[in-house]
Amino acid sequence: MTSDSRTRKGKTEGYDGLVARLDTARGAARAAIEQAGSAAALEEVRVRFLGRSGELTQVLRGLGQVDAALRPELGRIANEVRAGVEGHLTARGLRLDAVELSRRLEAERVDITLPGTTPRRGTYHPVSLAMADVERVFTSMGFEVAEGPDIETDWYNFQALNMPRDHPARDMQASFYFTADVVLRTQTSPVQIRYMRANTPALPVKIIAPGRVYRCDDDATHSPVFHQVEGLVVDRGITMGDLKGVLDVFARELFGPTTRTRFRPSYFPFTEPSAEVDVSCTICGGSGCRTCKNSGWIEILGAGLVHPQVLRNGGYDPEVVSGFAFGLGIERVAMLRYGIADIRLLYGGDVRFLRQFRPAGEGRAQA
Ligand code: FA5
Repeated sequence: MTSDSRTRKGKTEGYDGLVARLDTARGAARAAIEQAGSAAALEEVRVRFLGRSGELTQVLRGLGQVDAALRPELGRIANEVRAGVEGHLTARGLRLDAVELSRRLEAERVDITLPGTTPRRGTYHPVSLAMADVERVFTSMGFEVAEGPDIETDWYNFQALNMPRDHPARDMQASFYFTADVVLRTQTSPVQIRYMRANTPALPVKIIAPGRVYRCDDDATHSPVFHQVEGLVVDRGITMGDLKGVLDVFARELFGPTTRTRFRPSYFPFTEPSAEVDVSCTICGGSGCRTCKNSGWIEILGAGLVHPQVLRNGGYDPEVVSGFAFGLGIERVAMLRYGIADIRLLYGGDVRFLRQFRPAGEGRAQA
């Protein structure tokens, strides 16, 4: 055997050998792919055959020793084998994904027929209920709802309402001041001034102004934060009779058709004349009980005819128009309606207390 024929034979055997190895690798890859039971196992198979030192890659490296004339054919076969293995890997991967998906669907199955966790339904706060009732009664009488800021200037909260800085009536409303000129409003009465100034000379003025107010108070019937509803009517020829008529309707609508009202002379710097208004006791009907301290009456609001200077401060001429105003404490209304003895219960945040209250029509329980 010549050295030349040895070389040729070697190359020829190299070709056949490589084809055989490719064939074996193809078969082995196919079997390994079919056996791989997970994505991780499949990846191992890919590395084993197609990785940098994988079996197919090794075969392709041997290509250089093969006769140049045979290389293209061998290359074609090698690429075909490689593409075949890749195709198998992809197909098996998809099947494994599908198996994995159905396994997870089974394992993480949600039984939609099980009863869900019902979110607990809250209830309206008794102050919100009382506020809504009061607003309903007045808006049904044609009152508009107006609003003003909680943080007020001293001028709107006091001075424009006839309470200059040194006025003794300020002592009745212990106040939270930010500065000498800025205060947490102690009453909803400043909305009277704001509304009149924004709307003058329009007539009639017929508003209620509900809102939060603040005073340095804290006992069984006084809270540092509480709510009032202001009422203001301004027009030509408004009298005390109009005030009485409106408040009579209001009291009967809110506390029941047999409710009576009583006006007692009083004093507010911004009304003249002024009155405290009582309603016949909602608990005993007027015969006397603990709630009304045996008087048969319960005070619910302050009221009066708007002072001429207040009308002027609001931009209206007291020679031409007159008006009435009132201010109602909402916590007081809620306590009367629901028989709540201590105002602090309203702000304790105790859900056992709060969940007793339902709006009218939803079965209201007594506190
Ligand atoms: C006033 O605030 C006047 N602005 C009412 C007014 C308006 C009179 C318009 C005339 C014309 P008074 O300080 O009395 O008035 O408060 C009115 C109501 O607020 C009281 O009847 C009471 O029900 C309620 N109130 C007062 N202070 C507190 C408090 N600290 N906690 C809960 N309610 C209170």
